Order: sequence, then structure tokens, then C-alpha cells
Amino acid sequence: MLKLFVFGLLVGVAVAIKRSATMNIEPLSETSTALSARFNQYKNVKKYAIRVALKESPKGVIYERELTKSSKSKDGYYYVDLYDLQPNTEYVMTVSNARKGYLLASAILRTSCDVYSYQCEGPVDDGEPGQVCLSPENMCDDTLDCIDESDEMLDDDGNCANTPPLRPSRPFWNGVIGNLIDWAG
Ligand SMILES: [Ca+2]
Repeated sequence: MLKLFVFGLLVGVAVAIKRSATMNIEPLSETSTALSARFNQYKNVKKYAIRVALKESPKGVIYERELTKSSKSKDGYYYVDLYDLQPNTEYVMTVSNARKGYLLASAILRTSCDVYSYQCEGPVDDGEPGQVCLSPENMCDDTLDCIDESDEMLDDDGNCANTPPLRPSRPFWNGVIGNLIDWAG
């Protein structure tokens, strides 16, 4: 019985090592609205199905595409670029064998905070460390939000050292000629 267990364990470890060594989704860059990632050629698979969904609602697929070998870059990777995403949001990307349907790899990708937030690592909702996005009210308010305490750091003059740019409060030119909204406000 013990032998069988050890054998099973070894097979399991061998399979896990083989899989992780052969197919990998690698995050490349992120902004508040865009993500890019790449994955490598897996064995002899000729057609991949790529799906991206919000982590919070996995059935809501926001991106779906099939890639064939003709999409493979010269460096042996397949590149995926995603746009029009929400800031500070986790997305699940999966790559499957398009012909046979089985899952090859999945990864969680996260967009950064929007430009009007200060981004740092802090405890998130479940108490675990993670990316937090702070608004100006969270800066130098005597409450530690960032693990590195950078949200409460003061400069030599005693002013808040790190402040996100202020969100524009005035209405602005909306891009349509002759349609200036309440500029004098
Ligand atoms: Ca704070």
C-alpha cells in the first residue's frame, strides 16, 4: 500500500514538473487598461484557444481568440495583447488545445491602478498582501495602508511625499468641435 502511494506521488510530481516545464503563460506588462502576456509552443499543438474572463465572473468571457502556428512569433512564443480593461482588476487567461478542448495553462493577470491613484502593496480584503490603489484622501491620513509605509511618508518640508495626481474636477473638451461643455463652470 505504501509502495503504491509513493509510486503515485512520484508519478504526480513527474507529471506536474513535465507540465510546468512545457507550457507557461508569462505576464509581460500591465497598465491600468491593458495587459500583455505570452505563452510558448506546447508539444505539437497546432491551434490554441485563448480565453480571458474577469476573475470575479469566470463565465463572462471578455476576449476569445484562436491562434494557429502562423501566429507564432520567431522567438517561439505566442503573444496576446488585451485592451480596454478595467483598472486594478484581476483577469483569468486560459490557453486550451483548440482541437481537443483540454486546458493547457491558466494564469491570473492584473491591471494596475488608474493614474489618479497611488499604487502600493498593502493588505487586501482578505488580509493577504496585494496591490492597493489609494486616493488622495488615503495619503498622510495617519492610517497605514501600504506595507512599505510610503503612503504616510513625509518629505523634508513636512509635506506628504507621495501624492497621486488630482482627478480633474472641471468638465473638459469632449472632442467634438463646437461642443464645449460648461468650461467656465
Ligand atoms: Ca494612509
